[in-house]
Amino acid sequence: MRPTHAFTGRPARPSDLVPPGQFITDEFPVLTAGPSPLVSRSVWELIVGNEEESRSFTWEEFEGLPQEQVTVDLHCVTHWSKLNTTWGGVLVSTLFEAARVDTHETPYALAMSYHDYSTNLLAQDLVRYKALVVTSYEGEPIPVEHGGPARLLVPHLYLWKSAKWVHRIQLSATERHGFWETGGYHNYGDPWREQRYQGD
Ligand SMILES: Nc1nc2c(c(=O)[nH]1)N[C@H]1C(S)=C(S)[C@@H](COP(=O)(O)O)O[C@H]1N2
Ligand SMILES: [Mo]
Repeated sequence: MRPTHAFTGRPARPSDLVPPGQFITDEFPVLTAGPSPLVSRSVWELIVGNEEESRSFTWEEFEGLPQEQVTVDLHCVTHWSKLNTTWGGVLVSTLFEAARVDTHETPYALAMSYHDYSTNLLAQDLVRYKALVVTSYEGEPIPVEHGGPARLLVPHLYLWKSAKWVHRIQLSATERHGFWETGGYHNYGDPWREQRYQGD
């Protein structure tokens, strides 16, 4: 979601390429609360649904779903941005369809990881802004420290919303807050509006 400058026609400057308060890095920092869980593909399972309907996907079932590739910029709330990262996986909208969940009836999503981490999102946002559950990074399996075997990728929000080692996407009619949101971070987390903390 970069500004296109079609209106003024002026060339993009580096400061135009990242949201306010962000700095570009070529590194790929690792930010994890606690140790990385080791989840092998043979036991990995993704559960998507709400209280009434849910579906679980084994690794093989997940691999059998239509796969997409995207190139997106990452924006961490600790001020680093990494541009042009390429990921492959399955659109969350595809998972919602397979699980037969109605995002209007249960609009609040909580992404839960294999360890004690969760983050809240809006189900319809995950569809509209093409969030994915990704299993490859730059054409290779995602390294464990970056969330392998599978992580959520929510390109339009700060990176804490992209839960690593995602295990469950749970929809509900009422909102529940995740790990950082409970700890004072912004409920929505739009980097372009600099929504870092509650009240921003
Ligand atoms: N399961 C889990 N997912 C997580 C985190 C975490 O601690 N646990 N940290 C979040 C934060 S704050 C950021 S910035 C990104 C970091 O992703 P990276 O380590 O691949 O750079 O993961 C997000 N997803
Ligand atoms: Mo972060």
